Amino acid sequence: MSARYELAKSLYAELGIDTDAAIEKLKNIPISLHCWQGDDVLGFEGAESLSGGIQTTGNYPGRATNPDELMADMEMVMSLCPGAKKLNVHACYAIFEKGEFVDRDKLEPKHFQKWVDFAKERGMGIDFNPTFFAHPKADGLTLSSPDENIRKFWIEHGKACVRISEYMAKETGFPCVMNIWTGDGFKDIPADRMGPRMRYKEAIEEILSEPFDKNLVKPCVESKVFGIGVESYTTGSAEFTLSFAATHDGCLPLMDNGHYHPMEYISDKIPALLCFFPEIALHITRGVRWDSDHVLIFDDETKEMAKEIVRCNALDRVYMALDYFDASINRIAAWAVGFRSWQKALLSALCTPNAMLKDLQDKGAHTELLVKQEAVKTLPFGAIWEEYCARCGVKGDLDWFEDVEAYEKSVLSKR
Ligand code: RNT
Ligand code: ZN
Repeated sequence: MSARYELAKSLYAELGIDTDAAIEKLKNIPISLHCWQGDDVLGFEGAESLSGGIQTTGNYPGRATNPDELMADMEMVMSLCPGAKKLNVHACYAIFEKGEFVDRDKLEPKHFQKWVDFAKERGMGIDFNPTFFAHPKADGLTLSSPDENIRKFWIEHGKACVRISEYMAKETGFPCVMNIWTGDGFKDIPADRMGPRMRYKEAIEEILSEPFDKNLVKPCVESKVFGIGVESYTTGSAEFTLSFAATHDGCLPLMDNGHYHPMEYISDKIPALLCFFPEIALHITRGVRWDSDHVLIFDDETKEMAKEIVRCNALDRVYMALDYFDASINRIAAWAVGFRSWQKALLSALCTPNAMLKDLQDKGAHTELLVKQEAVKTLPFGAIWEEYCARCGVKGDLDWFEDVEAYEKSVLSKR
């Protein structure tokens, strides 16, 4: 233990915080690591561009182009990050035998066997996502399409994904969070807003009519306010998805903090939803001016979100997944900065004297609350964080980038 940690630990102890207990607690809380930061959300089907209103920008060399490369990159990222991990895989990352191909409505658990093996070898669970974009049948509307054949295709895809999710959960021993997000919507003012939403509602109901064990598969619905090319209307708006989850037993609401108006804060929405839902899910990202999916950093709102989860004693009620993609910088570093930032935010929340601050609020001591909240911000948190990294066997903030540089030289630059 460093002298720096010992000193910091005693300062926190004066405020009633046990930093060793915080470190031990955080070590075991899984955070879902999204496979799509490694290849700009392209997947393995040969897609050349994204669709659905989402976008990566940049062309940094070294993008993973096949399963072996992507898994090697994820392995590298995990070696740089403290804490427990879970994999987050999209259906467009199915792995076929040589010469084999099946369309998304026909996907089977065997097409994800390599991911399952990868997770099992490392004692991790997997979260899964049907992919309702970057496909010839995803031209505008998918599950909310007026074309019955299109809708049917995507419903079959969703059902296939329920079966795959259950297989992943059974194999790994961890529940699989299966998130339904579509980019369905309109660029310009629609003539019918309710029709697509009624079709979307029925389509999700059909998907979830596929039998599954609710302890193994945790279906979610993710909302969105707008996307590129769908500026005027999204079928899966916030009210739509939240109402859907609230009225369908076993379905969770998923909030992506990039999917709201810029002055809306997810940190305030987390405790609101926890009053009603036994479990909720998050996509954690950083929007710069729009849903830009910048790499997550240790900024105020990220800290505030983590604080709410901890203060609400909800670490076991919130499924936390990262969702950002930056193709303009080294992708391994991008991945690791985001993962480490969320770990940092959680550790910082666990080292916040929440009981003391709450007490001030309840006593109506608002002046002192403001004073103490400001004081807490400059406690020597860096020393606790560095100790946490050391105990997890990973390098500290100033040292890990050298490993990325070495990997870039020996692996990425050769692709
Ligand atoms: C898009 C949504 C969605 C995707 C992933 C790839 O705006 O956030 O969650 O980012 O499914
Ligand atoms: Zn998301």
